[in-house]
Amino acid sequence: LTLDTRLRRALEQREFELYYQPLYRIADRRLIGLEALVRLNQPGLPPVGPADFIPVLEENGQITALGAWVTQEACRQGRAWLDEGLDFGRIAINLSPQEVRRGQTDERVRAALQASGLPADRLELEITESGLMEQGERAEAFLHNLRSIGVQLAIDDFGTGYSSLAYLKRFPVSKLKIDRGFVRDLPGDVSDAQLVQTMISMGRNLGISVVAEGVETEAQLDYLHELGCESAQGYLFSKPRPASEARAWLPRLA
Ligand code: G
Ligand code: G
Ligand code: MN
Ligand code: NA
Repeated sequence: LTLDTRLRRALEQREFELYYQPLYRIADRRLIGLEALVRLNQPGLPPVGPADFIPVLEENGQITALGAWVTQEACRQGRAWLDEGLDFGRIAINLSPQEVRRGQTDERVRAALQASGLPADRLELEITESGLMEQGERAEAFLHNLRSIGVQLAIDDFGTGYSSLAYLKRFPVSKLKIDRGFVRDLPGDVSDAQLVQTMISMGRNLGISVVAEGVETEAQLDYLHELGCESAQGYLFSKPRPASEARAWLPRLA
């Protein structure tokens, strides 16, 4: 079975599943959000992760079909948790630049919000800075449109793309997610510490919240707190888990 064939079957038969990874505010370890990460659930076949299958879908054009499903499913799950009286903060979904390029993201997101009844300010879109730069013109209008109804925009893998920081002015960015490559060697690595500190103060000066990704140790978390980083995500808290397990992290709605 080729990967291409497996993916076609998975889209037809709904064999994808969303896992969730929690984001916490460092100061009080309060849950502030969940990142939805897609998994391929085809028992009996060799496991394959999104890093391998997303590029195939980008290549064959089916990334928009996956993106539509991810958006609908995240919105449906979010609404279901709210209806149970559970608070997840925001749900973030990842947008591939190819999805943005092929268009209709705006309509797709609006339709999913409307169909599910999830409030728009409970949804966040993650896009890499390279993705934003690549899709500049096209993305600018629809991201401002979505922002105007409350949808948040996070820059994923911040610090790794070739980009001019001017996009921070041009796009309605609400969150910077510091790439885990800068976090891995903290607290020991002096230049990573400098870079992370610079990203944190940039975020603060621009009124954009900052999350450190890939936090695996208490030592990294303590150091990030010292540097003034607001929130964190990583294996220290949890790996991405299925919705049934993520449910246990959610406090009651206030
Ligand atoms: O979850 P994991 O570490 O295996 O993710 C690997 C990569 O796949 C990450 O870059 C992540 O952003 C991407 N990814 C995970 N889920 C989705 C998704 O639903 N849509 C898109 N476009 N990318 C995703
Ligand atoms: O590119 P993006 O940030 O969307 O990638 C998310 C992926 O990063 C998740 O699928 C998850 O598997 C991976 N990830 C999340 N936390 C950690 C971590 O603490 N350490 C490592 N090595 N990978 C992580
Ligand atoms: Mn992400
Ligand atoms: Na990231």
